[in-house]
Amino acid sequence: MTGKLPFEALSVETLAARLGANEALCSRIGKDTSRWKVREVGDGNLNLVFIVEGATGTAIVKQALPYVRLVGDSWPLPLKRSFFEYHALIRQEARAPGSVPAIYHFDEGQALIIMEYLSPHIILRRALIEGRQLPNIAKDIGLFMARTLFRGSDLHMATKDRKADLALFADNVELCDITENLVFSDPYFDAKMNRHTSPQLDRTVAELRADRDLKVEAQRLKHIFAANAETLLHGDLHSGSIMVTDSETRMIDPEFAFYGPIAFDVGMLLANFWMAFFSQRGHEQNGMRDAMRAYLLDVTVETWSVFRTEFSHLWRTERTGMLYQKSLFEDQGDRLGAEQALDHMLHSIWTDMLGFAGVEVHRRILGLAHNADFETIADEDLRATCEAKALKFGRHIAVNRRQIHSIDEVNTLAALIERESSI
Ligand code: SR1
Ligand code: MG
Repeated sequence: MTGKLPFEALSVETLAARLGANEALCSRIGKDTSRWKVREVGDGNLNLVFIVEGATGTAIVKQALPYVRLVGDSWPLPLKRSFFEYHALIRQEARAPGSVPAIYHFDEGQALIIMEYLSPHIILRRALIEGRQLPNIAKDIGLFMARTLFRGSDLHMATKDRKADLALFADNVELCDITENLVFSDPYFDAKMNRHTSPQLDRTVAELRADRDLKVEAQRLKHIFAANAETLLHGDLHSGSIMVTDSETRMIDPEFAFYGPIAFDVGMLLANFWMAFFSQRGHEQNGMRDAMRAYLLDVTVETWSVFRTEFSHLWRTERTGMLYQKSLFEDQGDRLGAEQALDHMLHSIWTDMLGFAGVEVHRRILGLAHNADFETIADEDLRATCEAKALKFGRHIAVNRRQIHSIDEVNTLAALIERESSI
């Protein structure tokens, strides 16, 4: 297949005929297409994902569709998101080696990426729903975030390169638009595609939508998201965008990549750990999840700590960009000045991170794109109880983010809300 042919969606039936001559794929899995086994396994909201197994190996073929898969062709979405995903993946690999799948081939015209099949990895969200305690996720994800977010910014890059990248990713307009609406606005009014567990949450939802402080805060966060082009974000770093084994963690799916605030990826990620925490009550059919709840709060503490420590390390050792130049600080014998500036930066990431986490919790319960942590709780009353607690938590951290000073404080609040008996 060449990039010059008109776009055509692959199918299980056509994939071997269409990719049988692709050298990158054949060299990984074998060129005898009669032995290829193809399965479509995409369970995300947007794309096709095929596992292609051949005589000598297995690979993933991911293809964008010209519309939102979750909604259908009534919601067109440009194929160019595949281009941004590819460019984000190669930058993430350079900035945080070993943290993403290996890329074998990219075809812009067909909007497809052929990449490493991760096995026996599973999606982190699924592992957390099953109650599995993965020992390395906090360290791996904390390092990934610090390295990609620091090294993609003007703290590290040559400003000419960063501006070129800023221009490149600025064209990811439609995916930014999804985030701008789905995360920051739709949850806070009666938007067309919203849904929630009803009628159990109706009163809580009405209260949130009438909450002026919350609405103002959500818009302040949207403003930061849109105006603070600080670094190359993953852009959709939730537990469904991470694949794990007990010893390995890989980040996938950065099609929402663009230049935005460092705190956004961190906040979205931690929000998904907190949602996993609040959803555990709904998954206790085979035993209590107290240990899992404690584990999840520990994961938030360790993730934030690893992120801070690595970000600080990079600040001290790789601050080669045009911001906070060493020539103004260390080179003048003023190491304390550099540390003071670092403290300011970490403080602002912390404060904004809490806000982004709060609105991410809300949109996964009130908006279009829900998450399986709550959705797989069959008992609707129980699900609504879990969701209401998470909504309350999200509201608190979004609105009060400037008055919250430590992650222990956040987790004490989460544990208190979790123990409340009613909604
Ligand atoms: C219409 S897309 C909905 C959501 O799916 C993606 O994974 C992103 O999280 C997006 O907000
Ligand atoms: Mg995705």
